[in-house]
Amino acid sequence: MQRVTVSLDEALADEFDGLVAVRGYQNRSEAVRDLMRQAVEARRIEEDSSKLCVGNLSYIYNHHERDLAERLTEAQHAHHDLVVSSMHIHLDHDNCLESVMLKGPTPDVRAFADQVRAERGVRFGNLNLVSVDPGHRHKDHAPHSDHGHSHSHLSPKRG
Ligand code: NI
Repeated sequence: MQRVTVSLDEALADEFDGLVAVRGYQNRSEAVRDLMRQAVEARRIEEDSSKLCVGNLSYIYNHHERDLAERLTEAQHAHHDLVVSSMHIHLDHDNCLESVMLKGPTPDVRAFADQVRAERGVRFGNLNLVSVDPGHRHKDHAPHSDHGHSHSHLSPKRG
């Protein structure tokens, strides 16, 4: 058995105690264990699923945070093969919402999202993935064959 100590600000601790009460947990520890099990299980299921995906990563950050905006831009350029497009919204004087559309191998997309979410100052990072079937090819896209690379379209998995 391991003991883990977590530092929380007052507001989050109060909110969490409210959640513990509403869900009927005996104590904070049981609630945290349950959330951890859910996160581990969700991760396992996702890794077992499709090898290709399209996805959206959205997060909020403070653009005054030292070097953060630059680091986030660097990360996107470093993975330009995955980043289809990104949208930047200036929420207020301090906060930005960035929403990044991604496409590629699921482990790569997930690793990119993990990297961004792990940046200090990035908050509310949320990744939404849709598994896609790489086997679906268009026959009526002759012009694409001129590009010198094979061209497959990513379609959502059925079911
Ligand atoms: Ni902004």
